[in-house]
Amino acid sequence: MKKICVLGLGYIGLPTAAMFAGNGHIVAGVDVNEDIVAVINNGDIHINEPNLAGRVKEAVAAGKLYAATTPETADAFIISVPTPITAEKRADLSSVCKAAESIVPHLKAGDLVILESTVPPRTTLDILLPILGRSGLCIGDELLVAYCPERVLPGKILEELVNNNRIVGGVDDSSAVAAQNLYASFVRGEIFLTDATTAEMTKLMENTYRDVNIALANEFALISEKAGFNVWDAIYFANKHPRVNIHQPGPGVGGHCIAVDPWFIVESAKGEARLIETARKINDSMPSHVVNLVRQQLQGISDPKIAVLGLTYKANVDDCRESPAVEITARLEQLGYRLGIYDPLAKSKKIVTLAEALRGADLLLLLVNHDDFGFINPSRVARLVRRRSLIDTRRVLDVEAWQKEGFNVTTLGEGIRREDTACSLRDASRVN
Ligand code: SAJ
Repeated sequence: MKKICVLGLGYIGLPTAAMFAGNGHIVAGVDVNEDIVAVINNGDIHINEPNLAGRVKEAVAAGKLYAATTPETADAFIISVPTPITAEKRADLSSVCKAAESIVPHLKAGDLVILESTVPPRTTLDILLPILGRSGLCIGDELLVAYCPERVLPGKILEELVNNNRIVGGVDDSSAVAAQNLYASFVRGEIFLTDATTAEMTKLMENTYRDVNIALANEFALISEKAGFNVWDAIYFANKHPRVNIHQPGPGVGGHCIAVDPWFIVESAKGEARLIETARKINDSMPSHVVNLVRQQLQGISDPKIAVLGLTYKANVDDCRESPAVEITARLEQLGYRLGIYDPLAKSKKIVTLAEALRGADLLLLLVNHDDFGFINPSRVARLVRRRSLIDTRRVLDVEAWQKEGFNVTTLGEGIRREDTACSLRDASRVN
């Protein structure tokens, strides 16, 4: 059993703390936010993540997990604080530095310090080590240090914490092995060992791969609207190739990871990271494209109202941080459109009920592919709206069912209108 101090009790730190506390360790969770500390000490949680509430409640009740605003002596320290991006598209490492500085007075020989926050390459060596060195301990001999990125998907965090493979980058071999042994308390995936800078880049490359792939899908979507084909069907068929896996287009890339991390590579190698920077710009341009689609649809209509379906950054989560839907709705409001925003999960003062959002609307704009939206009944919607017009940016709605109720349906990236084709490509694929 070890005493572990987890710094930063957010989407990654809190689940990580709960996992260690549930697997034989005592965990002191640290957060600068007093409200969060109070909530956790009460056995509650401040974020929404499946199965997390029960685990935190149990660990706090068993005395295995408690929270405080300042760190204390421990055998291992895990830093999982946010690393947002500045206006100049550079990593803001101030929280990492503050967290590292706060543990220096508590470090003793034999301790292990792990950085989990996503950071530009060389942060562990060039920024973390000099701060930890102020403890007077000899790095490697007396103080073990590793970089171990989190790789879990919001919405599946607890499951992925256990089952995903992990990459541990030690500043030397003994640091890597010590971190591996610690994570082995609950990780069932493989734990791979490497150096700290390679581990930092591995994390950034994973999210950059996804961002570039989504940018490719978005570029195909923009091309489809000019060239006259259906991008969703084309991607579906292309992915039938054994070595192709094109991601899905959409109204933009949100969240605080995929839309941010590629910039950390650009910052480190501006001249070389050309594809990565272009992909970021393509994905960042998608909200404007959606706004233009809306403007085209509403031309000539007086005082139009838009019923917006979905505000979160992606499907089936409640998180609105860096959400393209938030950006799109803000821009539509600036343009003077009246909005009724409905989201079954998001917690925002802007959200109204589905009926309120729909009543008198001239256009339905679907921005998030929440499972719940598949259950919306087109005939009930038809009775509430003023005009039967719909833009689906995620291709989740059953177009035929909506068309049957008289809706004019536009799908992002559908350069070919369904009613123009004798049978859709999807139907053709079923026949084959
Ligand atoms: N999106 C698309 N098309 C797609 C897939 C996603 O437009 O085909 C959009 C989503 O709607 C969303 C954004 O991309 O707006 C990001 O969503 P996501 O599900 O791709 O990623 P995150 O940010 O929720 O989590 C990612 C994950 N990284 C990878 O899958 C490589 C997760 O494993 C990481 O741990 C997490 O970033 C992180 O914390 O870095």
